[in-house]
Amino acid sequence: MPDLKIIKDFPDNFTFGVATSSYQIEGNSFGNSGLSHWDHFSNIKGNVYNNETGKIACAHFLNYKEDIKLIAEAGFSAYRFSFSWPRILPDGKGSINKEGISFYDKLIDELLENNLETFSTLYHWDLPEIFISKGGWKNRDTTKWFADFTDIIMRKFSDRLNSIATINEPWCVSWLSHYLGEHAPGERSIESGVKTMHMILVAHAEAMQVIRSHNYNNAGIVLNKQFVQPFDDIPETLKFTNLADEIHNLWFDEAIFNGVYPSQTLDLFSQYMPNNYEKDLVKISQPLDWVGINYYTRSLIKIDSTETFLGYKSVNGDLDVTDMGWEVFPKGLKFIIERFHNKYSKKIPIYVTENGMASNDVIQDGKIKDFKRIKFYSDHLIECLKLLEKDIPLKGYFAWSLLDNFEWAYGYSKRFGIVYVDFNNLKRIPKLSWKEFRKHLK
Ligand code: IFM
Repeated sequence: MPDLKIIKDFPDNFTFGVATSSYQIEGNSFGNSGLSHWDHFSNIKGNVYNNETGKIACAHFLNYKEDIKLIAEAGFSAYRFSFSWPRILPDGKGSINKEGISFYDKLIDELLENNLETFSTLYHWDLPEIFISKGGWKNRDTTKWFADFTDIIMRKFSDRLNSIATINEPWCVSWLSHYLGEHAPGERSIESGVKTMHMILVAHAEAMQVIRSHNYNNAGIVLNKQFVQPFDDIPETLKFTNLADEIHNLWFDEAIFNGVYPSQTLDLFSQYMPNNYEKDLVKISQPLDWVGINYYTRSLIKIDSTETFLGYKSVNGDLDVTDMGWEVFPKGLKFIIERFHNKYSKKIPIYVTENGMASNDVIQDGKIKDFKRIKFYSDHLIECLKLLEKDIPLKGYFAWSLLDNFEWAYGYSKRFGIVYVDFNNLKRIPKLSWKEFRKHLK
């Protein structure tokens, strides 16, 4: 039977937490929130599985106390959540929604009362809908409005935030959403993809400057990394594997930690890059206090001439897959963190800010026996321990996710939670994985 006994081998000061994000759990129809581009996207038939939306989600807006209790009872010491921009600023800028401020006030106070550290994220994908007509993240002005939003968060909440991340997963915000078109705003354009690959880093930089102007010193960014491997040993495949590694991983690492973009991708992107992008790289590479790494799977890179722009596609190998169809490859977590540490900064603290799996969980005799998830966590925690043994400053691990929730284009069909949510009545039922965390964290 898989278990999480491994938790006892971690040092006492290692942070174990769980993560969620605003649009995925809060329920955007509550509390006078404005709309986000995810409301817009999910209202267009066919964009999201079963045409589901985040209007109700897990109604965490109403049930946050119960949810926080579940985090504390399991013995976690930290909670990673995000602020919804349109909940606070329904028009993206200008007048503040008092109910939005009051919700996060209560949420943060409740976390602190339960001795939970507050790991916040400023942008986990709910861009105010109003900005769509202005070009969204393609428009440099959006980065300024994001800075203004950041300033509000800093003024209202920063004294109670243990940690602040600017952007969650810039690759998803840009490439996945503007080139691959899988997420809001659902664009499928090279020009938009490339532009936003840069603009989202400008947004990060603008927010960092505001954060620093408040003398706040525990801020970072959360990068989603994919372990890429060649599908075969054709020399061209190796070239494409490097390109995929750059687009997925090194584009962000190089810009943030070295102030440059990696060459193979820059050559490919150059005609679409915003004018004078070089000037932005100075502020994009300002120092951070920590970096968060989200890790789920690996990709095999295979030549594909039908992919006329990139020349390759990502395919699976022969490993077990999760309900998302993602291969399970724990060793990739160690590889990417170790490489990041050796390549960029030997000192910067690293957190695994997301790691987890979707499975087709069902209730049997009142129980949800998610053994595969327990094994998934355990196997990835083994890799984390190996990093600690090498003195790599890995400071914490956040399981994705506390609750089954709105899994973006997959709607509610993919369950990542350690707590099951019955979407008919929003009842929360802890899965065996939650119980296993409780057994070993307590
Ligand atoms: O649900 C998402 C989360 O919002 C961002 N990281 C990946 C998770 C699983 O797809």
